[in-house]
Amino acid sequence: MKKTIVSLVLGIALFGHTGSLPSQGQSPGAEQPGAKLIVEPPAPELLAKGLVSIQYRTENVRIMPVFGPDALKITPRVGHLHVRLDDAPWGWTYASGQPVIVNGLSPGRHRIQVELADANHQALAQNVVEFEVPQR
Ligand SMILES: [Cu+2]
Repeated sequence: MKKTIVSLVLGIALFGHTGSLPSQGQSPGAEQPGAKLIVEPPAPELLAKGLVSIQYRTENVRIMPVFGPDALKITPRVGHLHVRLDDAPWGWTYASGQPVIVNGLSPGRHRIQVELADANHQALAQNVVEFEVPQR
């Protein structure tokens, strides 16, 4: 049997790849257009290998590893994702902009909740993907 592990690919090494930070001190986040989160179902060809790769995109929020109340003043708005697997009491934070990747799930039904949060961790939008990892 293939050895399985859970790996949470955070993409932390990609910090800074977008260049300079957005300007600060302009209009507060509440006056910006509404945040949207679009989450795609996992790619089936990867699911067959036990690899869950979830693509997503956001509108009116840029995913960046910038946190705290002061970051709410940044325009355009910045934020990150809160990801939770199978309604676990814990979750993890995604701030790289890369796909959400989980490896080594057991066969069967699973769900991943993706929440789009502002820089101060308040939810702006949420989406849930449900999928089945096939037997291998
Ligand atoms: Cu957060």
